[in-house]
Amino acid sequence: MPERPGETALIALGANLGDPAAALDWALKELAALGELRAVSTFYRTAPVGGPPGQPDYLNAAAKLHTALPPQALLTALLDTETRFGRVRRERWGARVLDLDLIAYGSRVLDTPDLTLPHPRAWERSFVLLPLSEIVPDYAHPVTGRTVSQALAALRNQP
Ligand code: A4P
Ligand code: MG
Repeated sequence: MPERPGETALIALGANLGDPAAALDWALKELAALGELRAVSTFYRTAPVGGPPGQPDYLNAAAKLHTALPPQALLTALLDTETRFGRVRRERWGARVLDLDLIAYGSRVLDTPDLTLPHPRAWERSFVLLPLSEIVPDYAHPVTGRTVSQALAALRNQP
């Protein structure tokens, strides 16, 4: 059967306020309405990176979505999903009930005021790379060529 039209999007999920596991479960159901959810990682408890001191640990996960939505429309749908869940934006990297980041969209490279692809910080962050390595270890960054598992190994080898 021919592949359905569309593209593979990689999405990172995170939450560290309220009931993070319920937030991620709810968000995954919403993602399934945006296309075909082809893989979901397990949920990882991670220490907060950046932001104000004293915020709670995060729960992070990653998903692979085959979608017919173009990247801008997909980002809008992700931000709308965060808002419907009750996210209020206060400070950068502050605690949040739900964060949905578009990590990659096929091998698209994009730099617009609203959307950067791949996500500019993803390849430096184990809370993104660890869940991703479970579902797409061989996905290569379209600019550097570095795969998810190579980037994760490099982070682990840092002093
Ligand atoms: N934006 C541009 N490109 C993208 C993209 N590829 N995906 C714009 C998503 N959004 C993108 O995002 C701000 C704006 O980025 C959006 O309006 C969109 O137009 P935001 O979600 O409001 O802000 P943010 O998440 O606080 O900022 P940022 O810079 O995206 O933060 P990060 O890099 O996502 O980091 N520690 C742990 N352990 N686990 C976490 O999940 N998350 C963060 C947030 C910090 N520390 C963490 C975690
Ligand atoms: Mg975000």
